[in-house]
Amino acid sequence: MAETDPAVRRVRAVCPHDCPDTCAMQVDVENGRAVRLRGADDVPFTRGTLCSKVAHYLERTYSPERLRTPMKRVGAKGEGRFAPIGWDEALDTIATRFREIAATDPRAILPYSYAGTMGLVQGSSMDRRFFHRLGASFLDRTICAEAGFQGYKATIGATLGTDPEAFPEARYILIWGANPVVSNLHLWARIVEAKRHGARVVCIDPVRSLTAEKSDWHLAPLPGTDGALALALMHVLIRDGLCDDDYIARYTVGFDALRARVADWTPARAAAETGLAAADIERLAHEYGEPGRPAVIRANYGLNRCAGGGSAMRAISCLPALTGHWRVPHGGILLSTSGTYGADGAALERPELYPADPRFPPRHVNMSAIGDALLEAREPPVRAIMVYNANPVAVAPESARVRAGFAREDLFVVVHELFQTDTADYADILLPATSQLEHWDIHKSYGHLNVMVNEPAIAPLGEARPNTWVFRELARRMGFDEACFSETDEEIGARAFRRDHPRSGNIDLATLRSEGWQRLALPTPYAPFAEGNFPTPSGKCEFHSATLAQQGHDPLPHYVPPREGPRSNPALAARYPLAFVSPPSRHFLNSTFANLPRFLRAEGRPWLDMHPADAAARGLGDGTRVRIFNDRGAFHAWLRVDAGTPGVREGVVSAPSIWWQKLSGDGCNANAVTSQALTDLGGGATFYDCLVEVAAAG
Ligand SMILES: Nc1nc2c(c(=O)[nH]1)N[C@H]1C(S)=C(S)[C@@H](COP(=O)(O)OP(=O)(O)OC[C@H]3O[C@@H](n4cnc5c(=O)[nH]c(N)nc54)[C@H](O)[C@@H]3O)O[C@H]1N2
Ligand SMILES: Nc1nc2c(c(=O)[nH]1)N[C@H]1C(S)=C(S)[C@@H](COP(=O)(O)OP(=O)(O)OC[C@H]3O[C@@H](n4cnc5c(=O)[nH]c(N)nc54)[C@H](O)[C@@H]3O)O[C@H]1N2
Ligand code: SF4
Ligand SMILES: [Mo]
Repeated sequence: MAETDPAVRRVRAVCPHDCPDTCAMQVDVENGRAVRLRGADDVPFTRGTLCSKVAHYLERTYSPERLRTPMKRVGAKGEGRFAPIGWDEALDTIATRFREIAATDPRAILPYSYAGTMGLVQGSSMDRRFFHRLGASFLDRTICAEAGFQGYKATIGATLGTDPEAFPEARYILIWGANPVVSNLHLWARIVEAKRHGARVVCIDPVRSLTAEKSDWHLAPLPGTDGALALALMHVLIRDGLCDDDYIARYTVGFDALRARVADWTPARAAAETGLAAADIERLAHEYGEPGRPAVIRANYGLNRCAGGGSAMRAISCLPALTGHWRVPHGGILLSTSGTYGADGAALERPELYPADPRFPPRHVNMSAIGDALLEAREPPVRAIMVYNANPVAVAPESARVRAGFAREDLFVVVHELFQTDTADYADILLPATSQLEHWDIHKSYGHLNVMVNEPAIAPLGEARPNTWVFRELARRMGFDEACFSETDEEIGARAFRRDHPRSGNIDLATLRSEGWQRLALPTPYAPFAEGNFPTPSGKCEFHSATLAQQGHDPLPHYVPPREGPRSNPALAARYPLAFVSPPSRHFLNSTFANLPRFLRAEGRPWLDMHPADAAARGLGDGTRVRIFNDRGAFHAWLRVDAGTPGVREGVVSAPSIWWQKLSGDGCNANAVTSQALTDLGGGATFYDCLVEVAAAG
């Protein structure tokens, strides 16, 4: 037994991945080797279980494929051939090139990172300080959630929402653009609990996801049409007197304007946009607005990856104020809990280090269009890119452009990684990174309300080093001598939360270490907007947003159709009639785990789910190898056509993602066809706003 064997040490850890659950893990270490890893059983949100990916995290940690030493490129760019060098040579080479480029214009250097680890220290501290001090281009990190965030914030004020711990009490749960069975397992466990107590669970998804399959009612709209559905729901709620007039009067602004706006959004009009039946829209509105049964919405990012993703989230987030569902903890809407925390971004990232050089006003580069940025940015062109916590060649839209950008001979590419990813193949200098078991970190969550500490369980493998170490060493070589560049990881972590913040003032490292976790200073469960107090400029839920008006947007909820919808873009649909989505596979986490044998075996092959009617129209059968294509590119997959329970609605095809391109069979993945066009709010990526045609592979 681990607990009693003195040779075994038990270490508290946290799952670092981009997943709302942020699970607490416990690692048993024997003679310096991690021998067992599982969910910490004393932390309530995780309740002792990890998902089937991270339950095997030791296979990732000890994979023979781990990068173990710094390397330099010896082959052609992109070929992926490297020779080992020492850390000194690697860091000196980088510092020399960065100094050279910065002498002309530091904005020609671009960091590229996302959520390889969500830790506050390894995810966004020393790296940001380094690039701020350098005066590098700013990366706008929009690839996942920014559209939804902006839409939600316009209505609610911040990313605060229903406490996930309250879901078991809910009796009506609307899962909208989310697939919690796959991407938010521990919330799903609470939804199952609610179901056991009689809750009705409804899922809105063009795909028959694992969640849709387990729900009581599945509505499958066309991708990118959720905004139209939300406006029609409001139309019916108002028309049929299903609103909470007292809540509206006390805690909202702009109701009269909203009522006028949705007056012509009849269910029939929304049916024409969404491809749903008008009667189903009526019924959904009546179920959602049923008096005396507060509903909760789990809205998530599946619905924000289309041209109108921001507006859609904005409209949806109006619903619980209209009905007053916010009055109880188990009512309202949950997009993300991230705004509940008082994380101290300024202390972590030190934006004031950015040099005030009038020659170089700040330049922003949007990560969702990295291909275009690498190929087209002027004043200045990007001359160096440093990638860490991310795999853009696999995950960024329009692969052909992304690859062409990374393949530029005159672009200096540094990649810090655990594995030789599609992106790593393009590195000039490739650096080995530590896994979560090898470094220190502190974590908030976007799917619960706790804070946790990750203690290193084992020494770094080979010469792997944490992100903070790399940027500390680079700062030293660049001559950056501000005190913040010599802070230890724990010193950084101790500053992660604002002590003066009403909800995170209680967070304290000593308690975290002894207890393993701390909940924010909130009751359990809590009802954030039972009595208004919205963090908007007006303090109310803003049906009418003066902020949006100031920014030049429509101040009222409205519908922005998909750029590439089969109904909204008939000219393009004539050539490419199928709406293509590529949501997460349950066996991969973005492109993470998609190189490890266990998960490749479990996923089997790149799949494309198609409705039997669409397959028949093309003479395609289940199991056929097909080519999915549009003007941007093409990739191959194996067709899945289920005649009994179709995996997708008619007119939609879905490719579970994200495959490594070099492991997918044809060197391409779903992003061969996706677009770099951006969302209406937030400059987000539009992965699921994409028309294609499908044919048998030649
Ligand atoms: N196993 C696993 N878990 C993950 C991830 C992973 O890759 N694998 N990724 C993590 C990350 S980074 C994120 S952002 C989250 C993503 O997880 P979610 O926020 O749940 O988002 P998606 O899985 O992209 O989409 C959810 C569902 O929305 C559907 N959908 C697609 N387009 C539309 C639309 O226009 N309208 C509506 N209503 N639905 C639509 C998709 O078919 C999908 O079933 O999951 C995290 N968790
Ligand atoms: N077609 C399509 N494309 C998509 C999506 C989709 O649904 N469909 N989803 C989009 C979404 S929601 C997101 S969030 C993005 C995700 O895009 P990314 O954030 O790029 O996610 P990953 O592919 O998981 O790549 C993270 C990489 O970071 C590395 N890493 C992990 N820990 C560390 C560390 O401590 N240090 C360093 N240096 N590296 C580390 C991992 O090994 C991994 O290769 O993809 C987007 N792309
Ligand atoms: S990926 Fe999500 S569900 Fe899996 S262990 Fe990590 S936080 Fe938990
Ligand atoms: Mo994401």
